[in-house]
Order: sequence, then structure tokens, then C-alpha cells
Amino acid sequence: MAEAALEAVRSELREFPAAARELCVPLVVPYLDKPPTPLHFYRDWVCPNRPCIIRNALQHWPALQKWSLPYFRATVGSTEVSVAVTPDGYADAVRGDRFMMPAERRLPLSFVLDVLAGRAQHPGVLYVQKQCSNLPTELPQLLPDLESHVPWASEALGKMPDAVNFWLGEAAAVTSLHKDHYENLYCVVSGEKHFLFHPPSDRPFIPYELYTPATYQLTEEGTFKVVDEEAMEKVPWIPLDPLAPDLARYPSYSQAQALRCTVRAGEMLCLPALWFHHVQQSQGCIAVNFWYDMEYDLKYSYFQLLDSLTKASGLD
Ligand SMILES: O=C(O)CCC(=O)C(=O)O
Repeated sequence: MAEAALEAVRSELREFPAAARELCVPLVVPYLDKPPTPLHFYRDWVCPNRPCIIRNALQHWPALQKWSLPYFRATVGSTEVSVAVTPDGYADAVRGDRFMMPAERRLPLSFVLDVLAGRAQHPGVLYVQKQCSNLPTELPQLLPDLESHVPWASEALGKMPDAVNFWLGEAAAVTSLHKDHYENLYCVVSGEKHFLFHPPSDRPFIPYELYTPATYQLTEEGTFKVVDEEAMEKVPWIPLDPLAPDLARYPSYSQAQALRCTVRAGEMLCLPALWFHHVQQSQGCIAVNFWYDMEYDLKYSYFQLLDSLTKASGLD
């Protein structure tokens, strides 16, 4: 009897993503030709939790004309920044039976630029991607080149961003599939970013497991050592690579439908809170994003329920 009830819950969970998709998930990420008003942004995108790409939202930023690798070399080349270094381009990702975090190195930006241009060598893959507002904290000289927030979004959401992040890295640097509790306004200044998404409603098909956290350590010889973070709790993370999903191990994922888009220079992606995303980029892509904390409203609570039911019913 209990097993029959549990199977009924699993069956409902398996049907939920298709029903949600039919009702409210777009088949492609739509484009807007100009920024929305605060009302339209809230009504058409934030409330329904739908992504879009906005053109002509950044053209007043001097960064769009100025930012390039030679400009950075001339203006902030001597500034030291935190750089995530990994052997394979995957920081904060499941590798084997560990949740691997990158080695973190402080390097002059000019050195990173040399590596990006193929003029210098460094072991592994480099990604300037320290989150928690690395733009104002590590590269404040660049702040006059853009706005410190997105005015129509700040007005719509009634708050300022929690973080303004700067991203610059090698094409081999990949961000593994995950979700955040932020309304994410992701602005590409130069190059391209390739996003793969799943709506939050796909949760029943997306596996999570608990992993021992570990950090890469770069040795003197330029090799990588895996050092367990024994004081840290286990980390729940998605083991699946959506580019090459192991369907023998995670067969449910074959029922999930990924949405893909490329965000080009001058475009802003509005990535709603709780959407799963996996990110790749062109070599030397320059981007800035604004993380606005989401509203912890019923939408959040419903997602938590979906998450709990998926785990409790053993669908994970
Ligand atoms: O650009 C990237 O590599 C990752 C961006 C991301 O995951 C985020 O903003 O949450």
C-alpha cells in the first residue's frame, strides 16, 4: 500500500515537467529589442519566471566600445585578480567521487591576458570568475565604464544587486549545471557565451548527489593535487554533464528538454532565479553580471516542495 502510494507520487512527478512546459516554458529564448520598463520586466519575465535576451540594453556603457584585451592590458594589466585554476576547465563540478573546487591564484591581469593570447603558459585552465562582486572589489578602476546596477531591474525588484561579477576566461572553462537563488542579468561585453538551461520544473529529471568537497592544489611542478576539505560538509551537486549525459546511470534525464541559447556581445540575458544553467564561452569572452536576490515567495516554496518530493520519493 505504502509502495503503491509512493509509486503514484513518482508518477505524478514524472508527468509534472511536461505539464509545466506546455503551460509556461518557452521553446526558444525570446529576444527583446530594447530594455523593458520596470512594470513590463516584472510582469512579463520575473513573475512568470521566464528567460529572455535583451538587445540594446548596454549600448550606453562605455565598456561596450572600450573593453578588449589590449584595453585591459593598458589600464588594469598590473592589477592582481583572483583566478580559478583547474586541470580540465571545470571549477565547482563533480569529478569522480568529489565536488571539486578550483585552485585559487592571485595573478596580474596582464599575465592572464598573455595566457589568453597564447603568449604565456600556465598549467591548467584559467578563469577570472571569483563571484561575490569581484568587479567592484578587484577591478574598481573599470567601474566608470558601466552602470553599477540595472536601473529598470532595480526599480522592478525594489532592491540593488547583491553582487556584480566580472568573468574572463579561456574557452575551455566550463560552468557545470547548477541553479542559483538570483535573478541573474548576464551582460556579454565581448565574445559569446553559450547557455544550456532547464526550467526549475525539470527538477524530477535532474539528479543530485552528495559529494565530499575537495580543492585542487597546484604543485611546484605544475601538476594538480586533490585535497579533501575535511572540515566542510558534503555538497549536494548535479553529477550529470548535459553535453554528454550518462543516460545509463541517469535514465530520467532523457525526458528533460534542454533549452539552449548564445548570448553575444552587447546582449543581456535575463536568467530567472532557480533555472538550471550550464555555461560555455568563446576564448577571452568578457562578461559582467548582476545578481539580484530572488523573492522567497510561493514560487520558491513550490520549488522547495518539488525538490523535497523528488528526493523523498527516490527519483533522484
Ligand atoms: O559565465 C559563467 O561561466 C557562469 C555564470 C553563472 O553560472 C551565473 O552567473 O550564475
